[in-house]
Amino acid sequence: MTYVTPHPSNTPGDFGRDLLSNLYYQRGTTLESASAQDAYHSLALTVRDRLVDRYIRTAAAHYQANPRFIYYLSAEYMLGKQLDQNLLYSGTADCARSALAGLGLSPAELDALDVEPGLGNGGLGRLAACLLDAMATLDIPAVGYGIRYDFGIFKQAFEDGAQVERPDDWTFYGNPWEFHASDDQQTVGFYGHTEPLDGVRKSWVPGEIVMGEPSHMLVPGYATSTVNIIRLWRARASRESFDLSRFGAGQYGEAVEEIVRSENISKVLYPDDSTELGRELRLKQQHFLVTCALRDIVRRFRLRNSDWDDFAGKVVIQLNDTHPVMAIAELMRMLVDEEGLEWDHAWSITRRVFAYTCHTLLPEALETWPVRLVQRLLPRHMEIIFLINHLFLREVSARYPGDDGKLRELSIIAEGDEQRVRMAHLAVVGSSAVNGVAELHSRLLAATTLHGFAELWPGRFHNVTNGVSPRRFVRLANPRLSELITERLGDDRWLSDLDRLGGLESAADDPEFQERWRQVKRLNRQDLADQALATTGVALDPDALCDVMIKRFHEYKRQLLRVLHVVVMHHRIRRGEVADVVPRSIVFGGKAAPGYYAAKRIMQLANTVAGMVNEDPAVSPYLKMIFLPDYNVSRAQLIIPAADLSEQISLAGKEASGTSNMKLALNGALTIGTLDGANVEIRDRVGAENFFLFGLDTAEVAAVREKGYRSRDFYERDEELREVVDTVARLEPQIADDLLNHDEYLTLADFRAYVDCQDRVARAWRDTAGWTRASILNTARSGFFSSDRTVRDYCRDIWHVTPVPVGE
Ligand code: BZD
Repeated sequence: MTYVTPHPSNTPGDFGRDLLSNLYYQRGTTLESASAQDAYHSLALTVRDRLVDRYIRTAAAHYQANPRFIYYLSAEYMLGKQLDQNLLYSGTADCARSALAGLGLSPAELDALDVEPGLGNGGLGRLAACLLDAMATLDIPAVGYGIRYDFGIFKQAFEDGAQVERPDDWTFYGNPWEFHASDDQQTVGFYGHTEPLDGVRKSWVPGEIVMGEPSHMLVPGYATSTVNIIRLWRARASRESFDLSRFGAGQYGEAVEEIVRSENISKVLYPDDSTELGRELRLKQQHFLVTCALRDIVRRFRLRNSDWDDFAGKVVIQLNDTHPVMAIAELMRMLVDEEGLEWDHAWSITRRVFAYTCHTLLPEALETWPVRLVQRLLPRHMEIIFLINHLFLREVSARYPGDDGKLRELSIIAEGDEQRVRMAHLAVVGSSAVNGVAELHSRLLAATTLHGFAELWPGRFHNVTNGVSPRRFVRLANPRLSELITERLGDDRWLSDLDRLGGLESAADDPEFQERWRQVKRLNRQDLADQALATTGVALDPDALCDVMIKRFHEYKRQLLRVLHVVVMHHRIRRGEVADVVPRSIVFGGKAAPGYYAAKRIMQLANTVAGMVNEDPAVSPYLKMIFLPDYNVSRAQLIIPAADLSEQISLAGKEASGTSNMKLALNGALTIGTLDGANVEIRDRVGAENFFLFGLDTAEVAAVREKGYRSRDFYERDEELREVVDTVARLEPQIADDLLNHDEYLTLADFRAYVDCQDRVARAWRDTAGWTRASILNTARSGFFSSDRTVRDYCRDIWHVTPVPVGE
């Protein structure tokens, strides 16, 4: 019998009653004796309950329609806090607030207990979350698959200016947002050997079996009924793994050895891969994810379908970078070895099902695996990859007869001291579509990194420019600005139709609107200042220009260039050259990979310079600098609304897209940036006059390198640069040495242009009305950067899916 859901109603009275009921029945307590965790969990469950009804109706509508589904495979998701999101998406924020007040509970205190699942490193993981949000909002049937890491991205702290990493035990108090589905467990094999069957078919006899246990979280759409899910897998040992006899003999460690080994697979997000063992664990994670996901996809397919010829019509699998690309070999293995399909038949299905998104241009970031390792861990997959490669190279030979260079260039297997599997090549060969994440990036991918493939299959290459969720990064992050925008536009339809922000253009010169716009920014800067004081002890001036650089620490992103300019300002102020200086708050946020020592040195320098600036009474009235530790989605929601200036200063040709550039522009920050990644498209849209452009473009970078770049020449020619590098040499000698002798990212070549551009920024800031106008226009013209537009582009060019509306 179907349970007829009582629609939980949205009055404060009902909400409060349901919260007390959850407290009573789920936590086994009452308001009088509830702990803070009890209250938080009950609140979360009460909000979640309000989405379950929509989720059940979504599942029913999908079952009925039997539509084509998007399965998004990603090793990373940065979902952000769930409580603020789900209050908004369930339309219960106001009634929850009244209900909590009535019960004497503090919303802020409960929100502080909501832990963000940090299951990703940076832009790639956050993009995955923004795309899931947009798919649900656009009624696209979709499931996100990922790994439920026990420990997410490390928590960052600073000790004497150096990054220290602490574990992120995000489920320590339990996670009220997830549903466990232990009945849907899958088995995943590793190691072992293969045995011949008929023809190309083989049987794989794994040497180790691990269980994958799924749980899912709800992914609600905004202003629609659809609620999709994200399904995360946790590794578990099989039931027989506990060695009772050893335990009985007092060998407690040995008794649980197998359990520990199995469960380590989903223990931590990207374990250190600097050792052979670490690398093996990472490949295990990847295979674990794709096996669980594929088996679940097939299970779902079979609910309404039986013919493999319908599979590619019902299933699209989007591969988020190369991390899940082993899925191509695994699907071939399932179809050929287990289902008995002919190789060519299986290959035609596989190729149609997969699509691949590339997120980098850096050759060193393209993943490869030693053949030896794959052979040992996944013997059958290695055989399948060799066969895919053999057939592919035959095609290449037919197209370029006698051209061995072409074969070497395109082969999935890289030859050399040790053979390696190039996962990006496997991805391109095994997919029907390949896309870059910004126009420039897609163009460069086809012209350089994947050039040979683009020549072979031009129709396979696409661009889909990234986007960000306006719900998360405007409405939730910046309620004040959201209210002002809604008031001006007359309604809040802009939240699901972001081009409507264009309606703000007419307000850009309205003095009264400008004043309110500035008021919002100032209050947001005050909020940031309050938090900064509490966490760093540094008092920011809420009237100073808030100058923000928030992103992972990487040399190509050039946080170092930002620090050099701070040192310039410091020197100038100390010399009394203050006529052209405007007061600024420099804000940094971002983590460095634990083993990335060059990035960590730059971080150390940034902290040292911050101390130098903040403690110098001659300088600090003009300049303050903070490095907010532990940058994550929640911190982004605090910093972005306060920002006036967005630093997007990577060396041209290195940043695939960037997404903080979009979030900041949407919130009215002006960009200082190079012609890199999506900066190009931001500038095209907001207007060159509302964007501070500097630096070499990709052609000029190539020309400089061609001529033979000597950074020392720039040092010798520019007195101010010399002074800055000499200061750096005193603080962090290694950095100065690198700058002068191997300045890989052309920091010194772009220094003068950057500093001069910052002087233009200061002059522009003095023109309050002009700056405010540009700020409003940045917001008004950034509608394109909604992840809703990104998903529409994927639907049109790659997925060929249409929405399935879910009834009221
Ligand atoms: O992906 C980033 C790019 O650097 C950005 O330019 C781009 O905007 C975003 C989204 O497309 N790439 C990553 O975030 N990459 C990783 O985090 C990563 C993680 C593990 C291994 C390799 C890369």
